[in-house]
Formats: sequence, C-alpha cells, structure tokens
Amino acid sequence: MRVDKKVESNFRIIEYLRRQKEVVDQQLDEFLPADSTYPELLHQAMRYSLFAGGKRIRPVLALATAEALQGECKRTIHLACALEMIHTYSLIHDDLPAMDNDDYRRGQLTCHKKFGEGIAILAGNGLLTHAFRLLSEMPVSAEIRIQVVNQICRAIGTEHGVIAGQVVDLTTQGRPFSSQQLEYIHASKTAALIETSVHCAGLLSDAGERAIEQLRAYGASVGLAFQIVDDILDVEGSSEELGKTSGKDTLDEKATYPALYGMEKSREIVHELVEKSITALNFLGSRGEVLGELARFVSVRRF
Ligand code: GRG
Repeated sequence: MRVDKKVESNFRIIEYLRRQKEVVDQQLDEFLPADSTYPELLHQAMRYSLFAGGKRIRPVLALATAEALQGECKRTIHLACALEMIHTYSLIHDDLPAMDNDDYRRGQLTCHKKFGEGIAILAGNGLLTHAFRLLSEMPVSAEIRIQVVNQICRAIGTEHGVIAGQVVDLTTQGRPFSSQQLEYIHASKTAALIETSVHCAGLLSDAGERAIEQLRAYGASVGLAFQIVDDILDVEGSSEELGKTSGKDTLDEKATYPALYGMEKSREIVHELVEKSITALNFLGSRGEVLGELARFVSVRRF
C-alpha cells in the first residue's frame, strides 16, 4: 500500500470507529440503569468506568462483522454492548490492588480509587451480570442465543479463556517465563474476547461453519496483535496518550513480548499477525475491507 493510501485508510477507519463508538455509547446508555437508580453508588460506579472513554474495539469488531456478513448490524447491538460491559468489568478488576494495582485507567482515577474497593468489585460484578442479562434478551432464536452465551462463557472462562490468561499473567509475574506461557497469556487474557466478538457476530448473522472458522482465525490473530501492541505501547507510549500509567509492565516484571523478544521483533510479529488476519478475510472479498482496516488500525494505534 502506498504511504498516502495508508494515511487515507487510517483516517477512514478512525472516522468509522468514531461513528460506531457513538452508536455503541448511545445503546449502552439505554441498556444500563441510570445513575439515579437505587443503589445509586453502584450504578454511578458502573457508569463511571463504562463511560470513561474506551475505544470500543470489541463492539466495533462485532458490528463490522455483522455488516460484512449481512449488510446491517441491528441484530448485533445487544452482543456489542454486552462485550463492552464484560471488557470494562475485566479492566475494573484488573486494576484492583490484588491484581495490577493501577491508579489510572481511561484517563481518570480507577474505579476503586474513586469509589473504594468494595464498590469497585461490585461494579465489575454488576457489569458482568448485566451483560448476560442483555445476551439473554437478544432478539434472535433461542438456539442462537444459547450458542452465543455458551461461546462467551468459554471465551472468558477458566480453560484458555480470560480468567485463565489472567491467572497465568499473575503467577508468572517476577518469574522466568517461556514463549509458550507468554502466548498462552496473551491468547487467553486478550485475544479470546476479541476472537469471540467476531465469532458471535458470525453466529448472529447465520454464518456457515467455514465462515465462522475464518472469522475465528481473523479474531485470534488480531487479538494477539492487539495485546502485543499493548505491550509495546507500555514501553514507548506516554501515560497521557494511554490514559493509564505507562512503563508498569517492566516495573512489575510482567511476561510481555518486548521483554522476551525485544521491540523490533515484537513489531515484526505484530505485522505478520495482521497480514495473517487479513488473509483469513479472503472469503469475504471486498466486504472484508473494513475488518481488514480495523486489523491494520490495531497495529498502528497509539492509544
Ligand atoms: C472474566 C472478563 C473476565 C475477567 C476476569 C480481571 C480479569 C479476570 C482479567 C483481566 C484481563 C485484561 C484486563 C486483559 C487486558 C486486555 C487489554 C489489552 C485491555 C486494554 O484494552 P483496550 O485498549 O482498552 O481496548 P479501552 O480502554 O480502549 O477499552
């Protein structure tokens, strides 16, 4: 791709992200109890973290998949919002003193710093529970609904899911780690939820087995690339750009790609993963363009 073409497509995808984020934020606002709903403190804490300004990459990937497969995304909005609630829940708990002990997230004080640990734990629990309520209310057949719920449980669960990845992330901290452990952590704690975003959007769009397989391959590669870029940004990004304290992975002796492979090799791996993810979209032809651009965005993002 020529340089000016690259700039143009980056600009287009940032504009696409901005528009889709607006759609997701408006729906999240409708789906979540108001700040004034009793017990107010809990709903304030849930909304404080949810509306702190995340990129909404998981819901946007789900919506873009639905658009690529069926040309519209209305059936997918419950899934998109549920994914963002689950993701925000994971951030709230990840930031707790018992885990990564972070003071800033999404450019503001972390939930426990603002509301105290008890309310932060419950706000996370509340978002997770609300996400499953939304999934149970998806306007699709009961069979598809159950498939989506089952898939999300697997993706965030204890065998190669987000919880599993977080456990290995915690237990390898400050210890020597292997390349297999590192890939397991990243694939589970981050890629699993990203992969399931496109997988479940495929289920809701009645995609066939082969299409689902290709979407999963795309999501797994994009998800792994996303976490490696997160590692890279922790080294070279600023706290202002990231909205959280940078340099913490090194300080905490975390298992990261730059720590094992160095920065240059980590960037090469990201590039290879993005190309691999785009190849998996071949079955979509030109309808896969937005998903392809989202994959490229993941590798060049600065926040
Ligand atoms: C079962 C979902 C679940 C969680 C329980 C706490 C925990 C176990 C897991 C933590 C997982 C975690 C925080 C992984 C890091 C993923 C990651 C790259 C976060 C940053 O995502 P962005 O850049 O953030 O999309 P924004 O703020 O833009 O949404």
